[in-house]
Amino acid sequence: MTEAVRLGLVLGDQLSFDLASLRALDPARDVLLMAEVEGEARYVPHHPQKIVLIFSAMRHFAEALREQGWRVQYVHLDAPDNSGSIAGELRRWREVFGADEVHLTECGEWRLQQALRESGLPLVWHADRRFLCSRQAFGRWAAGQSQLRMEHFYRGMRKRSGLLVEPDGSPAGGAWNYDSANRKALPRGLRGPFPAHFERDAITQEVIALVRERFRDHYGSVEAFDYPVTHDQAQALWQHFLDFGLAAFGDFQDAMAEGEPFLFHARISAALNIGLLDVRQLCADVDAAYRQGRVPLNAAEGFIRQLIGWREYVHGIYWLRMPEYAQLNAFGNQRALPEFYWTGQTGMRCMSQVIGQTLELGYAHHIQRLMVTGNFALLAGIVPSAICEWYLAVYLDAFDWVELPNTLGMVMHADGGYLGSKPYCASGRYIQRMSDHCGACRYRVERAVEEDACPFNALYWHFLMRHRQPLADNPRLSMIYRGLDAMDSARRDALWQRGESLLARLDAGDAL
Ligand code: FAD
Ligand code: DLZ
Ligand code: SF4
Repeated sequence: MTEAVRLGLVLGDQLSFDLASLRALDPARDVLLMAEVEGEARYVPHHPQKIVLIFSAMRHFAEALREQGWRVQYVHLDAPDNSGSIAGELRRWREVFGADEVHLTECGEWRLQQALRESGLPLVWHADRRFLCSRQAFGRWAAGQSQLRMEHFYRGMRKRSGLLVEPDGSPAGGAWNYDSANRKALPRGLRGPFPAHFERDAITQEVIALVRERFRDHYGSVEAFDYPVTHDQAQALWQHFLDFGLAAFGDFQDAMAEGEPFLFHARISAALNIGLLDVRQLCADVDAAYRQGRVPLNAAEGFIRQLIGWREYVHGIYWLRMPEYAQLNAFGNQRALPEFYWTGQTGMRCMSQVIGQTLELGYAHHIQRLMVTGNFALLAGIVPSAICEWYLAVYLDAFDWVELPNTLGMVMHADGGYLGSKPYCASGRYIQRMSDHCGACRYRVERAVEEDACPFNALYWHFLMRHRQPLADNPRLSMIYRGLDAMDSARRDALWQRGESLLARLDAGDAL
């Protein structure tokens, strides 16, 4: 007697050949389902390039699976009976094939995982092995900590993985973290390497036409789409970074410059998050590049810290704390997201640069997200869910598991310090030190209270005064509060008034 067919689901961010659910199934017996659905394309107004990336990469992956002998049922967005949801497509195709089991790998987002759990389908779940630290292992680590800190987690990950660790168990170079050697501003005249470029084949062109037609209402342009959509292209992007970016990544990790969207960053997050790259291989390559003397330690350690430190840490926190984590709002923020986040039209040069680049490319590097758009949202007291939705929509690499802890926790401190020990609040001086934006700005960064003063300055002090409790009790902010208390009271009042006036202008829809 032949065994009943089983249906395997492959989601748009699960494009890995060694996905756990694929391993559990049999190409000779089972069918894989991949579906482009409105529900996933519209649950936030995704950047059109993000939809192009996912659909094109899905179509390429389906072809590659077929070449490996799999039977793939691929549902196009405009297929006549497309139900518009993943659960709906699973129901439909389970019936068509008479499948008695539906196999799938843990979803990246709580939202979808929950919807599928509630679908009534006969689901067989498989753990997502694409992370070094599983959801369960993170839970066990967290249970043994009085307070979660990335640095402790990261050291454990270094020891367990052996990355940049000497045979005697000590860290390469003698220290676990070279963060302080990652903060140089870009010297005048130095530019990032020429970015890797990817030709659009017929599949990508067809998807671009579809997205142009169907997602006109989403913010962001589709024109500049230039991302890897296959494993080979993703590998080429990675090799390009190893050859031309990594050596300087350490020094200029925090730098920003006009007309330099990528600098020495890898641009791999989107490919990695959808399964076109494997984190273990990336880390092994960086470790080897350091040991072979091709890149300095501050570059190799800085890069590996992002991958096995921050990336795995935020993934663990997300699955430990969802769904209630998404509701947190420790400062009680109530301000709506200013419209200029969707258009880039503001007089603040740093903001218009980062938002403009984001709308054009669906990309901004970490410091742009943290210290420009994120910092402004923190200082202005934007409702966390509104700024989280923005980050989830506009970046090609954005999925809730990684976006939410970064935005709600790291940027907005809305979890009260669960993820990070202090808010990354900063005045315009920080942006001036790390970029060349201020020279071209209508505002004067050295001023704080005048009409033409940089808005970040007064908003920074207003934020600290507004949230004196609980922030003044934070030892990492005590020096700043001492500075505030030592200030002339007329100056403090003027900063408060200027902050009030800027916030009132934002509330009135002024784009500053
Ligand atoms: P590089 O600077 O070259 O870094 C290498 C890799 O390290 C990245 O590709 C990424 O996989 C990993 N990494 C670095 N920092 C982080 C971090 N804080 N959390 C997780 N992984 C990290 N990253 C996403 O992948 N998706 C998101 O939705 C996302 N949202 C963010 C929102 C905010 C508010 C902030 C401050 C950061 C966010 N990040 C997010 C982290 C980081 O900004 C991006 O991973 C990075 O900019 C991607 O560009 P890159 O590949 O050139 O990274
Ligand atoms: C992001 C995305 C988009 C835009 N479209 C689809 C889709 O049509 N089909 C699909 O399987 N996945 C898509 N994705 C990725 C999913 O949103 C992602 O798998 C979940 O958010 C993770 O839980
Ligand atoms: Fe940004 Fe202020 Fe500098 Fe203008 S002056 S670019 S607003 S930090």
